[in-house]
Amino acid sequence: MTRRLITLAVAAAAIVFSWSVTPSQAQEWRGWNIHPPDYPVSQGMDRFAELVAQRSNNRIRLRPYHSAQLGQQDEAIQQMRLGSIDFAEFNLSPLNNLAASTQVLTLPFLFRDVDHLHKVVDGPVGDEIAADLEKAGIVVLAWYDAGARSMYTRRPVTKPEDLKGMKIRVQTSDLWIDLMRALGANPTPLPFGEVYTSLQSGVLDGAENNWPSYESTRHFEVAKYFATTEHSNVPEVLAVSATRWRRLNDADKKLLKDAARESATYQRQLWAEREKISRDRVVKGGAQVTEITDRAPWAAMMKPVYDKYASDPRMAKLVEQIRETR
Ligand code: GTR
Repeated sequence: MTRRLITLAVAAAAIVFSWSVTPSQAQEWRGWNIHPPDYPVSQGMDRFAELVAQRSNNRIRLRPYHSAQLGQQDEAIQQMRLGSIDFAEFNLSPLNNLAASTQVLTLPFLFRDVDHLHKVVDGPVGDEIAADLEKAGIVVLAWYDAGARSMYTRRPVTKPEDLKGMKIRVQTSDLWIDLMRALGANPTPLPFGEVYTSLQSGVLDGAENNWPSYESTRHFEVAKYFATTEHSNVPEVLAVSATRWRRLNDADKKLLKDAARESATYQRQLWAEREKISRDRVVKGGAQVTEITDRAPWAAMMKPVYDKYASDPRMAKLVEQIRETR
C-alpha cells in the first residue's frame, strides 16, 4: 500500500469510529474478578465485554480486571457499592451479610443437581434474591455456575468425625462459620488469596471449594486430600453497580442484560468442561480423592444450620419453593 492509501485508510477508520462513538459518550467500566484469565468466570466476563462493545458500537467499554487486581472480594463489594467498581462477578456467600435472602442459596445439601440450581436461579427465587441485592447496591444481570464445593485437607477426611477440631478456611459469611461448626470443625474466615500460604504453613488444616478453584489456586499442592462432600452449590452472579445502572436508559439496560445472559450460557458450558479437566489435573498433580457416596451422615449434621438460617417464615418459604422447583 502506498503512503497516501494508508493515510486515507486511517482517516476513513477515524471517521467511522467517530460516527459510532464520540469521546464524551464513551464510557469505560472497571470490572472486578478474582480468577485468572483462563478460568470459566473470566472467559464469561470477557465474552460479556465483547458483546456489549459490539452491540453498543463501543459506547460502553467493559474492562474486566482478572486475578484480583482490584483487591479481594470483601473490598470489591464495598467499592462496588461506592461506585468505584462498575461491574463484577461475585460468589454469593460474601454477599450473605448484605442481603439475608442470599443465604438460602448457600444452604448445605439443598440442590438435587445443576439443572435444579439453574431452574431456581433463573426463576422467581433468583429474581426475588436479585431484588434484595439491588436494594443493597448490586444489580444482578445473570447467574454463573460455581459447581459443588467439597472439603480438602492436609490429613485424610473420610467421615464427618475426621474434621473434629480441624481449622478449616471459610468465606466471610456467618452461615459458613455455623456450617463448619456444625461439622465439628474450627472455622477460620480468610480471603481467598491467603489460603495457599496458610495451608502451606499449617495455620489451616483445610479449606473447601469446587474442582476448578482447587486446581487454579494450586491448593492441591498443600492440601492433597479431597473428599467429595459436595456440601454446597452456592452460585455466583455477574452484577453491575446500582450507581451505573440508574444512569442507563432502558435500551442499554436491555442490551446489558441480554449480553450478560448470553455470557452465562457460555460460562456454564465452559464450567462443565473445566470441572472434569480440573479434576484430572489435580489427580495427576498428586491429589488423593475420597468419593463420598453416602452424604446422609453429613447432611444430618446440618440441622442447626437450617434451624438458624431457614426457620423464619420468609426463608422457610424460599427453601420450600426451592425444594418444589422441578
Ligand atoms: C471460588 C469462587 C470465588 C471465591 C472463592 C472463595 O469458588 O469462585 O468467587 O468465592 O471460591 O472460596 O473465596
